[in-house]
Amino acid sequence: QTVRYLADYRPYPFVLSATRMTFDLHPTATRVRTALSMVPRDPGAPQDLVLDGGKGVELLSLTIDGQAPDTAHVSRQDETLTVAAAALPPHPFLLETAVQIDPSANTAFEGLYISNGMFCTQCEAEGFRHITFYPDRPDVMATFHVTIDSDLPVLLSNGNPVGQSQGRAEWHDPWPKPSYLFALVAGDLVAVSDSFTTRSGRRVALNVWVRPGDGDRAGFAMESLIKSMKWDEDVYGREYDLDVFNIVAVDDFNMGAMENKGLNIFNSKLVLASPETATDTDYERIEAVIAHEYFHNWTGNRITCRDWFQLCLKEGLTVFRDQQFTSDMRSAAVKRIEDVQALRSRQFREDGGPLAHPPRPDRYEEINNFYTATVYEKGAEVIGMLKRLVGDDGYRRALDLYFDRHDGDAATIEDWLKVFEDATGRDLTQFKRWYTDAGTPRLTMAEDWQAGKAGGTLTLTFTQDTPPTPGQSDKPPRVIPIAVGLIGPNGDEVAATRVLEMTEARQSFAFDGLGARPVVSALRGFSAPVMLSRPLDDATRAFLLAHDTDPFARWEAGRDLALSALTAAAQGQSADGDYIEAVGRLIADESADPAFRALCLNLPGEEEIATRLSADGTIPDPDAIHAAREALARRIAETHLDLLSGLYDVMTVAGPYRPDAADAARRSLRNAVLALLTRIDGGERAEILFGVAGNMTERMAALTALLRRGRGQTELAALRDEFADNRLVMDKWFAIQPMAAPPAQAAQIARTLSQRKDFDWKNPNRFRALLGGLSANHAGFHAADGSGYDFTADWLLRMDPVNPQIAARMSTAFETWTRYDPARRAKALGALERIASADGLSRNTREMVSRMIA
Ligand code: BAL
Ligand code: ZN
Repeated sequence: QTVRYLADYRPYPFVLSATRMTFDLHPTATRVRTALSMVPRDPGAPQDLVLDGGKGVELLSLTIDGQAPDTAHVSRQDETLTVAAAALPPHPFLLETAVQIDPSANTAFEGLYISNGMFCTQCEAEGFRHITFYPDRPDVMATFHVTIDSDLPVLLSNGNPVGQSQGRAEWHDPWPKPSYLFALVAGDLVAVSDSFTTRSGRRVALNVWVRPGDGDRAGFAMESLIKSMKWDEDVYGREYDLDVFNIVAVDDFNMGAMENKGLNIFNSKLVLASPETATDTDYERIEAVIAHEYFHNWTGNRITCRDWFQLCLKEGLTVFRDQQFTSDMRSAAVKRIEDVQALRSRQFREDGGPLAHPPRPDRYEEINNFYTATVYEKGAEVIGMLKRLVGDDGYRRALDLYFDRHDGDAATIEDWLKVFEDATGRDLTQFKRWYTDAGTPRLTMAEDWQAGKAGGTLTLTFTQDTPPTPGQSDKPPRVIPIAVGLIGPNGDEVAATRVLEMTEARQSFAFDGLGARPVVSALRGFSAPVMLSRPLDDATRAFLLAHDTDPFARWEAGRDLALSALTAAAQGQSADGDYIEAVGRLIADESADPAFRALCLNLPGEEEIATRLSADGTIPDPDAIHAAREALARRIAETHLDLLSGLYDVMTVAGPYRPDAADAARRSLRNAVLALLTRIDGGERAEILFGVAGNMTERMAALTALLRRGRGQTELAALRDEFADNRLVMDKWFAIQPMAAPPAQAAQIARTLSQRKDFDWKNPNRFRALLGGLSANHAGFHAADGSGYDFTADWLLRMDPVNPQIAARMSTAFETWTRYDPARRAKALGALERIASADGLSRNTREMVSRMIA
């Protein structure tokens, strides 16, 4: 069976109460002994026992209660091992296996593998089956007792350490967990250590384990962990539940990080940071991902998912929680705008193309293809809407009930919605469509103003519709919370934010008793993940940009102004006067947060402009979009040269580098200004900044600005000379070149870089850096000659047999191919068909490419 369906879910016919494992580690021949305490669910109806197990797992022995069954009762299939019911007793039994695996041959980085001489694991979603034969599904939960035999100095697994001797470590995890949360690490590592005392007074030992030499870059991760532990107690009442919490940084890692119980494993780029090597964005992301993985201890581990269709149950909620955490640690307004930007650029793009799927899909071929922006980020938006609808108190009551009712469970979206219904009395039947239906609703808003003696009435009429997505043509209306405020002609707010609950396809809401016709501030805080369109002239947008009290809506007004100028210019018209003027006022507004001003000053990206054009029914022309954006940036710089120059000087950050929000905000504004000024100063400021900056944030900003102008070769060489041995900085070096290259050269630059000896392409970060760098250059990836498509297809084909997960993920560079002109479409389709027709293509990439071609 290739496609798996939600509707086919059946409980596992055995209850697994305890798992004991012994690892005899060896790079090419690791032996794993596993003992499973099994209880038949229904002893009266004997069932075959089916264990998952990948091709690389070699069975050495199998016994049931110490006896080897008749060989006729044990059969090996491609990815499973079956013990026939006839060989199983009708009472609890112990199933023991011994297997051999070869971690050194594991280039897919799923299961047990070796990274830089260090053994480590990645088991979500289905990696555990590459370690041993097991019911590798999230609803089978057991306590784990793990013994590791190895001469390596540091031997880690989940839970609490219960024995350490020369060449051996034993770990016991008392919290029943599914196999995907299993982890093992063994290597020559050093720790940055600290401790945390929980609110009930339990002392927890904390360690961040890194390779020798990296210890001086792990301090920020530790600070972030401590803040996360405290925040989850304060805000959600969640306390940590083991004696130790370990984090390990690994160089070769398919994901960002992984929440294994008590032993989080992280991509080293999300742990290691120093001012010289990491940017402000890196610091913010490290803080957020450390929090995210820590928060999974309750939302994911203590309460896990019944099956992988429910992935957004833990991911949407945990993203929502990490977004709340970052809002509390930094600026809530800036965080909300950044999240919406990310949602639009990744999730709206996914939702509008051939890969669209609901937050809770009902079918998949390869679950690794569903770790998507829809499951994660839209999953978080859906929770934000729930909170908006039931209010803060209702949300808190529902979450308390969720933890209370489902602790220890493998739960579903139905369970999740039920706690909200029970805690608040609301019927969420219609709301559930957000989980089951794909696509981004399009919302239109029309206004009707009636003046009257007792005050005027403003009526807002909304319509909603959601375009068809693959497999879903019919989209009934959803519940949409629309936060609205009203601003009087003098700029004062005349009606504070009110959340309108739209449930019909078309619905009106009236505001009475108004003195004069107000300006509507709609979808405040981006109260629902929809595309809102409303007839609004640029003067009104500029008014909102000046007066809106809701920071998101204020930013959005500026964004709409910029997009209106850019989409017009990309179609050969010119209309940027209002925007350039408004930008001038913003630059001069010293009362506004520098980070907010930076967000307003960064023009919408080319991808975003293409998405907007496409949503409006226009075929985007990547070269015209690029030219329009460049021209607008240049006109802003020319018009406001003096203001920008002054701001560039004023925003200089004095003193030693600090990664906090306040300093980062100033740097972000200064760097946004630099990007504009470099367009007319010939790169003078950027060259100086690159030379004097002691931190990577400013050096990368300067280098990007120079490369975009076709300069920066000296600086690139300097960076390479200084950081040739630093993988993370070299990843930036590989990424920035195709990303910031003039579009016509981007694919060739990527190809030349791919021929370098230090293009260590089997390292996922390095591969993502180069291919992701190119696809982030919109006009470069979509170059009319097809060079971007060809380069990407060549490398996806090369990566697929080595690491299918990475190849499949990076194939999403093509996910928007259908929206371009016929010549580009033909070239993109040619590249996709070339991938599709490759012999032995992985299930991962085959599924992605066939969905894109369908
Ligand atoms: N569970 C996979 C990594 C993450 O979302 O935390
Ligand atoms: Zn997660």
